[in-house]
Amino acid sequence: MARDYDYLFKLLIIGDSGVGKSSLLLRFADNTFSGSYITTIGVDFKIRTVEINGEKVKLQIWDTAGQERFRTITSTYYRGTHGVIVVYDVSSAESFVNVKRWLHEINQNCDDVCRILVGNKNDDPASKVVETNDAQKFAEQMGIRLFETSAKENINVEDVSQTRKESVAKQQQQQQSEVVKLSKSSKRKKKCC
Ligand SMILES: Nc1nc2c(ncn2[C@@H]2O[C@H](COP(=O)(O)OP(=O)(O)OP(=O)(O)O)[C@@H](O)[C@H]2O)c(=O)[nH]1
Ligand SMILES: [Mg+2]
Repeated sequence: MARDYDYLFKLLIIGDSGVGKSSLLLRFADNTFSGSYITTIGVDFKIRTVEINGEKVKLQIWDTAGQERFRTITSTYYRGTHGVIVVYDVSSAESFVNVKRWLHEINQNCDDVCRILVGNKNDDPASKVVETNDAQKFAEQMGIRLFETSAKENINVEDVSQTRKESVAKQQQQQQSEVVKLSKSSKRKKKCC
């Protein structure tokens, strides 16, 4: 059966429980938001296909549970991942402190993977405790890009996904020989950026 895409990229969303990982995915994939909180059990995924230079890129985005009791299950989902989005809540200092732990988990599970830091719930200045400057400094130290988003108000969510698309496009231009075109069924490892 013919494939409906040229490239397939797997992305993973990680971060503390309640920071808004599922909400970001819901906003990105279905452009909806729900104020009620249903904690993710294990993992979930959604797919969105985008077109770059006339080629179809399928993004398979895996949403993991932030709750500690699911960590052994969710850590297995790093396999074959091209990019990881680490999310914290700008109104929770603890979730920002824990970003280091999540980055450490990435290092333990992936050799070379594209990472992005996302400060979500950036829609209520009164409750914001993680300052943009501090987060930016930290992101620079870690060599990763920072985005402040709101899944609720649909702020910057497309920008995060745009970065994913740009990474894929950049890869197509600069690393054509390294990128595995899935239609050729190669098993070589792909990098996202
Ligand atoms: N104000 C605000 N609330 C948000 C935003 N994103 C998510 N929330 C709320 O935060 C709560 C938790 O959101 P989830 O997306 O379920 O969080 P999660 O990170 O997936 O949590 P786990 O599945 O337990 O790991 C819900 O009540 C959401 O409505 C946002 O951008 N702004
Ligand atoms: Mg969730």
